[in-house]
Amino acid sequence: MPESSVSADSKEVFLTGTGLYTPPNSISNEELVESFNQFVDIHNAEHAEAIAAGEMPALAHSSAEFIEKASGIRSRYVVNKEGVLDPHRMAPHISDRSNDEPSVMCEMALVAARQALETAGLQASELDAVICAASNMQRAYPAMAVEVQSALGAGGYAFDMNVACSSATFGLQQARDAIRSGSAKNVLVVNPEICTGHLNFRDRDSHFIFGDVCTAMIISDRPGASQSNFKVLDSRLQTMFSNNIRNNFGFLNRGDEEGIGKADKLFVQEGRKVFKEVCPAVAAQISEQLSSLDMLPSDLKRMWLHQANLNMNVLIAKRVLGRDASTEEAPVILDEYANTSSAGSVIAFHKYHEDLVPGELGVLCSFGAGYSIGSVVLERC
Ligand code: CO8
Repeated sequence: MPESSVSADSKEVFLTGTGLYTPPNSISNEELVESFNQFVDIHNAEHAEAIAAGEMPALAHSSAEFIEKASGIRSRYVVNKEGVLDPHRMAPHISDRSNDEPSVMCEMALVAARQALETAGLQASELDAVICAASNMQRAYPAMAVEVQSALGAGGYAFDMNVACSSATFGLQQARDAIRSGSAKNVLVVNPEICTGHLNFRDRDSHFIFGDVCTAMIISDRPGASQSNFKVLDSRLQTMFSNNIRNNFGFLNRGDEEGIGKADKLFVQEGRKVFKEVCPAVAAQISEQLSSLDMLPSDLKRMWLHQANLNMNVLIAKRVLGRDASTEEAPVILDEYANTSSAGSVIAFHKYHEDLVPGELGVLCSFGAGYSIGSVVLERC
């Protein structure tokens, strides 16, 4: 066996701290639906003739009851409330920043990162790498991660990566690999998710799905200062190409001006297909991972699952455990936060890990566009 692989295998990796930035503004289902229905009424009145002539379908109202029943979501935090709820706008107001000001993503990341560093008992100058892993970046370059690295006073290197809803777990594995290969000792992974920037608030099928937030994780080659360190026992990533969750926004759009305003330049999905195809794949990945580690599903104290849809989580946990999971075993945060893309499972971990005792196991798991699935087995130490 080559020497590098011996030392990599024997190198232990720890999750030593997490942080969470929650925007101050929350929108309830009722508020969101009221503004959506105003938009529908304005739209249908403006196009009354075409609708009456059968040239255009009338838009239908949304309903707060449907949203909660179909998804489990009751509210979402947003970086800007007024713009989203304005029926004539239905997009957040986020003013342009000059090159001398911090970007919005960087500002969110700094709050979450400093909290995670404090928990880990680490100075920013002790970081060797910063990974900004999220569903979308505010600009093309310079990388958001390099801006965060500079603002924190971190050393080493930094880069951005995007695996949609699985960005955080994929980022965690990149951090683990960097530590195991010896290129870093302490890595910060931040997940600033401004999902309202790429959500189509005029689309009844999806206007309720997402919220904004930022999470952070410190991954290190040794336990941190707090009493709640977790050893990263194993991480597993999987991708399968699918068009069922897609966003065609990109830098080549300006090459075809006619396409710029089309709905496919925002989030679109075939929600039913996603549900049917992703749930069994996630359950199979976690089950196979546990079996390869000689662990039983009953060994799992907790499943910090991706927070997209409550019914998905209930189904996945049931398939893995062979019975219904309690909310203690599979905690839910999407009722309050909605789907926050890659940050969801990290929020669940951040809020629900303190009660595990040394030796107890949990799995942090994401799934989403790509398709992509990431599952990380953690042991409280
Ligand atoms: N109000 C009232 N009725 C509605 C509404 C509404 N808002 N929307 C749909 N309906 C109606 C439909 O018209 C339909 O009526 P009918 O039966 O008469 O035809 C009925 O309700 C059922 O509609 P659906 O079949 O669409 O409803 P579902 O039960 O499937 O629920 C969900 C819809 C909640 C979207 C569900 O399918 C779901 O959650 N699927 C999984 C989605 C998922 O996990 N996606 C992950 C994507 S996230 C990701 O990977 C990250 C992407 C990057 C971030 C993007 C940031 C913006």
